[in-house]
Amino acid sequence: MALQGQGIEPAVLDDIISRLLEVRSVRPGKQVQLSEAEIRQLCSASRDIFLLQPNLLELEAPIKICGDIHGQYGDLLRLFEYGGLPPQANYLFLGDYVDRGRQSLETICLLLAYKIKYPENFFLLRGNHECASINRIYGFYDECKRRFNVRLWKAFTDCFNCLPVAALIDDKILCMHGGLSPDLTNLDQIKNLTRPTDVPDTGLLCDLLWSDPGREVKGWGMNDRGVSFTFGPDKVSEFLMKHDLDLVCRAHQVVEDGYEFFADRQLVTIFSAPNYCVLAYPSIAKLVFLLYNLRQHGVDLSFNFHWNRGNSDEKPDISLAFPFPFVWRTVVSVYASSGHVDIVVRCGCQKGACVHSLKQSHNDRHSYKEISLC
Ligand SMILES: [Mn+2]
Repeated sequence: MALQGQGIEPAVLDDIISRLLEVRSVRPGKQVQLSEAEIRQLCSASRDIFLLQPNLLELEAPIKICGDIHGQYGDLLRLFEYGGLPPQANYLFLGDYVDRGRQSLETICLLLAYKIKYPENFFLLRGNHECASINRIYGFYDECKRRFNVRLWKAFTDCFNCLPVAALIDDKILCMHGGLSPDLTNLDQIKNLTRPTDVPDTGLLCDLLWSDPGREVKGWGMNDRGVSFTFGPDKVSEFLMKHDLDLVCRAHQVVEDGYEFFADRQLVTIFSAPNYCVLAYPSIAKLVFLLYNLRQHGVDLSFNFHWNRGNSDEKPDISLAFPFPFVWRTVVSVYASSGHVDIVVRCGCQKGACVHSLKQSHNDRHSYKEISLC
C-alpha cells in the first residue's frame, strides 16, 4: 500500500494501536493517554492521506458502515469486536466521532490510526461535529484542554478540515453524514469542493453535513436545527432516479433502533452510539428486515446492532453466529436441530415484553419467517 505509514514510523503506529486496544479487556472508561507528539503525528499523517484521496470516495462492497460514535470509545471497541478488527473487514464511518461522549480522544485517535495503517480499507467521512465552531462547544475542546492543551485541539481542527464528505459504494449507495442539498445537481460538485475547509453556514458542504429527511416535508423545508434544510421523500426519489442510485445512507440523527428507513427504503439513517441520550435498542425483527434489505445491496450492517440492553459495561449474555452474529441479551431460547435454527427473542422495544418468534426457512438458511413486528 503506497500510502501506508506516511509521516509516522510503522512501529510507532503499531504501538499506538496496540495501546489503544489494550483497554478492551479492562474496565470500560479507562483512559489511554497517548503523548501529545504521537497524537500530532496521527493528525498530520491522516490529514495527508485524506487530501490524497478524493472528497467523494468511490468504494466497493462489502463494507461495514457505522453511524455517529460521539466519543463513546467502549462502544467503538465493541463495534470492532463484532465486526472484526481492521483489516479483517472494510469500514466506512459516517462522521461525528467527537463531542458528547467521555472519550473523544481515544475514539478519534484509534480511527485516525487505522486510517493511516489501512488507507485503502478504512474510511472516515466528516460529520458536522468535525468542525471547530461545533466541537468548541460540545465537549471535544474541553477534553483536549483538560488532558492536553488547546494547541492540540487546533491540530485536530487542521485534520478535520481535510476529511472527505461523501462516499459512493458500488456506484449505487451514496453515503454522507447529514443528507441531500438543493445545490447538489451533479456528484462532481462534491469532488470539486476544495480542502482544507471549514464548514460554511450555507451551501452544498453545509447541507451534506447538516440536512435531515422530514416525513411531513414535501420538497425542501426548514430545519429545526437552525442550519440547512429538511427534505421530503419526493426529493429522495427524485435524487436517486436522476443519479441512477439505489440508496442514500446517512447518520446524524438518533434513531430508536440504531437504524431507520425513510421514503420507502430509499434512505436509511444509521446511529451507532447506543444508550445515547435516550435508550436505543434495536428490535430484532426490524433488524432482520434491515439485513435482508441491505444484503441486496451487498452491504453488511449487522455489527451495528450488537449492543447489550441495559448496562453497556456488561458482557453479552449470548452470541449467535448464524446466519449473522446476533448478540442479544434477551434471547429466550434457541432451537437448533439438523442445521435448522429458530430463535425466540424478547425484543427490546419499550412496549413491554413482546416476544418474537423467528423461524428459519427450510430452503434458505439465511431467510427467517413469521417475524412479528412490534
Ligand atoms: Mn451529526
